[in-house]
Amino acid sequence: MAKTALITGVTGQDGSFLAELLLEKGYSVHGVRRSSSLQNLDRIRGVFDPVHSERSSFRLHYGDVTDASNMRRVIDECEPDEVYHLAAQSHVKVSFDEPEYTANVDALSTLRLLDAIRAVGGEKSIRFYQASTSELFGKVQETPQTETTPFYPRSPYAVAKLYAYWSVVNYREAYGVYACNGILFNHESERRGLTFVTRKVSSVVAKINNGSDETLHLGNLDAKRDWGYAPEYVDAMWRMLQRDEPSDYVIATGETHSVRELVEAAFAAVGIEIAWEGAGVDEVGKCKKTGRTLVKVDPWYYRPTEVDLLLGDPSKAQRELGWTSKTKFEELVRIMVESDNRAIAQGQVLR
Ligand code: NAP
Ligand code: F7E
Repeated sequence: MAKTALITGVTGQDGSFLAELLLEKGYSVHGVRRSSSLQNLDRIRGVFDPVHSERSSFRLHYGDVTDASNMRRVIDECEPDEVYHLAAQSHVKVSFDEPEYTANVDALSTLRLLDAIRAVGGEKSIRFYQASTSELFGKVQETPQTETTPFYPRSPYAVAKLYAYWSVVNYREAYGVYACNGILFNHESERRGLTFVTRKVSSVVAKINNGSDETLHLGNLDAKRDWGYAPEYVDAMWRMLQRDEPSDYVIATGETHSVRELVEAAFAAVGIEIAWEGAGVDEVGKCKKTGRTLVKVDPWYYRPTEVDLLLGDPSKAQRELGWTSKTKFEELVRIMVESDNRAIAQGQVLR
């Protein structure tokens, strides 16, 4: 029998890759989409057929994870074997501007969905994946970070995700729900939103390479992240729900790089070498050959509290899930820059 999966956040970066993966595996896939004045289906164009959606193995339901009765109705209607809860206000800096909203979406939605599973009597039949995050480690208490590293969240986003993390553990222990936390470190792709640092850098580099006189304005150049390739990370989500017993897993590459290195790699992908000059807010990145200033620091992008260094140890995932990351940092950056380059050369507006 083909399995049925429900994905919240299906229109996002991870949701779109996960939908493709599950459809390839023969799943019937249901996704939750938010109502909006402009359609936001770009990332799922490849799998969503609006004309024949009734007969397709990929279907969309209007929904919002802040609406408990709506979530319960969707679960009732599609009778999933697996629920992948990916919907979130996922931008860390935005969470400082919208802390209460972020808590409502990112913390309480997990409780709403777990409770909806109980309400339909699905404790023993529905498996649940929670999109937990390396942001939980925040002001890191040890390096590299593992499943047993203590959490120290540093943003309203991370605090909200901490509530969701423990809700998963609690429903697993209290009611026997098969529920897993995937503690995923940063993962990026050509589908990443334009306001996250990797895609911001790849898109501006591609524009400059195509003749734009734009300058890349960034915040903290010294922050370090463990950046992997998103399609590989959704495979880890699926693997977590296929085990005999539920557990929580760190998913990471085991390598860390600074934002500064990201900038250097992205410009290198179009043959430009960067020379750094100055310090702090006065630091600039210049083209070594022409002397043109390509990168400037703008304190607007600083965060009230920063996560300085993330580096994950994915040994448990390797051992128990047979999962390892494959795409290396330079390759990831090259994929993203080349994709944006191609899109611009074809006259597309980057989205
Ligand atoms: P993303 O691209 O920002 O996608 C977020 C998705 O959530 C979008 O489909 C968005 O819908 C949807 N959404 C937001 N608020 C909603 C609401 N109130 N009701 C229903 N849907 C809502 O995020 P992502 O990078 O794919 O990440 C997926 C999940 O993993 C998120 O929970 C994120 O916090 C977590 N995570 C991400 C990373 C990473 O590096 N990417 C690492 C660790 C954890 P619209 O399209 O309508 O906006
Ligand atoms: O920032 C620094 C910034 O916004 C990365 C989300 O998917 O991953 C993501 O959160 C770093 C930070 O991602 C700019 O200060 C410098 O140190 O790309 P980001 P994030 O905050 O790590 C985690 C795992 C998630 O769970 C989240 O959902 O880059 N940085 N200059 C900048 N960041 C941005 N966005 N823009 C800048 O101009």
